[in-house]
Amino acid sequence: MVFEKLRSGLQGAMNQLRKAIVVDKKTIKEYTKEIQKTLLSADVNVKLVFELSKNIEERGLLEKPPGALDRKENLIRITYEELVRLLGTGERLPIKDGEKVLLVGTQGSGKTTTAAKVARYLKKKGMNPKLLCADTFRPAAYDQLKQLSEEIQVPFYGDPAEKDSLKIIKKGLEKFKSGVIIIDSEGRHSLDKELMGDINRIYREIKPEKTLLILDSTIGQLAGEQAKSFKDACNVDGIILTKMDGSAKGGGALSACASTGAPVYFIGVGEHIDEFEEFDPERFVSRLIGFGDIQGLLERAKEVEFDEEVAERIISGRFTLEDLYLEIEQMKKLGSLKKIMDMLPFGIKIPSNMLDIQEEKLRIFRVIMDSMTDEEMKNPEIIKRSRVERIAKGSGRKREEVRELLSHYKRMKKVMKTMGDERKLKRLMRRFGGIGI
Ligand SMILES: Nc1nc2c(ncn2[C@@H]2O[C@H](COP(=O)(O)OP(=O)(O)OP(=O)(O)O)[C@@H](O)[C@H]2O)c(=O)[nH]1
Ligand SMILES: [Mg+2]
Repeated sequence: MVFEKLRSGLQGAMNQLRKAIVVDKKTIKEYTKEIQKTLLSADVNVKLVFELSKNIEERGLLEKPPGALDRKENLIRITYEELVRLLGTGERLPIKDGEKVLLVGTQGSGKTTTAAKVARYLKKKGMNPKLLCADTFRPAAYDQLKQLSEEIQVPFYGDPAEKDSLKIIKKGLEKFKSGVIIIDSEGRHSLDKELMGDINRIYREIKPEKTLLILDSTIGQLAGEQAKSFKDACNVDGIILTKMDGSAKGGGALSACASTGAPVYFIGVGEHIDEFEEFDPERFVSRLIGFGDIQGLLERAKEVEFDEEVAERIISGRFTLEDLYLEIEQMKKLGSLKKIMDMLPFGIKIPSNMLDIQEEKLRIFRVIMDSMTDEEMKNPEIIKRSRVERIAKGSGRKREEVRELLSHYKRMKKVMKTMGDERKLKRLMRRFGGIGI
């Protein structure tokens, strides 16, 4: 499985954290040590790893957990954010019809395969890609790309008899005229001067709108150095990392590329033409941590702050309609109900259906409350028949609905006032038969 080692390392550290009884300095230190170990074994640069773990440690100690998160969950959220930051910005490849895309890279990095993968990707996006073979170095290159272009049914041009790649490119461009033209260039054994000179000559002559560097991710953090030297030779606009499926060093390659400032647009995750993905750091890190886990956590980080003062007033039974509204809204958010429960003495449990007000009813209550005066909101006891009439008219709702809101308020107040005495409460619950609306 892709990135299995990185995934199990990160998840292991997080599971360990979840088991911890307290979240103190020591726990956080141990946790970041585990994260460090995992990233270093994925060949992420030492300096980057230390920066990341220092950020997690500092933020974990200083930051107040947002929304409904506890400190452990917040540490996981921080880790997620720092990992995403390590891996870059997650841009989409900006490409238009009529543009030329030159693929460059060392030999065997996956240029030809990736040329076809990019063509397939663009075709699926409704564009009109064309493939051009400018590799005159390797005899089989022409057949390889031709065959791939037939497989994905994309126009192809090449000339196995011609030895000058520039001539082939010029002829191909004349022939194609429109569409996105993807040019597969030749690779050499190493990053030598000859290759760079050659690439630079092609680059200057054909002036591609996009130059994409194809890098083999199995070289790990060395990908960063390669990216820099190609950037000097031909102004690399973005990177595609290949062979992420078999690479234990993919994390290193990704982070090293991100630190050069060139976006990684795609990753190759297998030999087959459809084993290719847009690279999105957020999605990528979510997948490592566990999609469901992190998405739920991020949602809950956005929840409204739990207002303890309002909760105190509700628990003591001294609350207004305004408080009730705020509270019901908060209760609807996950985590809030649990916090109220925790605040109750002697482990008293409020029947959950008591607070289970439907969205639609809540909306009606809000409309009704909007027609009340400040005085009525603060002191609902003064609302008698004539006021009910006026509020119903003003809000465009039925009198029964106004009364329903008032009786819900009263019942809740009564229950809360008897909270201190569990026996009384139980009796009351039986009488109301569960106080839900
Ligand atoms: N597992 C895996 N193999 C890949 C991936 N991309 C390419 N390959 C394989 O890597 C080998 C080299 O791929 P090519 O596309 O021929 O590489 P190239 O850069 O065009 O090579 P030259 O033209 O010789 O420089 C082939 O066996 C591909 O099947 C990938 O994402 N995953
Ligand atoms: Mg090739």
